[in-house]
Amino acid sequence: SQPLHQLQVQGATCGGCVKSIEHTLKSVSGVSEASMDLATGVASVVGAVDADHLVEVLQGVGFPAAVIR
Ligand code: 9UX
Repeated sequence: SQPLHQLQVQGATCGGCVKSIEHTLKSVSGVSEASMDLATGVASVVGAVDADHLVEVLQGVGFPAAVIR
């Protein structure tokens, strides 16, 4: 199976933010699934992609993030 990455995302305060983050992550080359939990701020991403690249992408759309797994 493909790698699972988890990111702690800052700044998402509503469901709209979550949908935007999920859409952004799904648009990244190599990502096959992305979902985020609003309550915890944890985004889970499945795919052959570098987790540090995901952090850079989220930073670029205004959501600082850190790799937690
Ligand atoms: Mo969410 Mo709205 O946290 O502009 S605030 S999409």
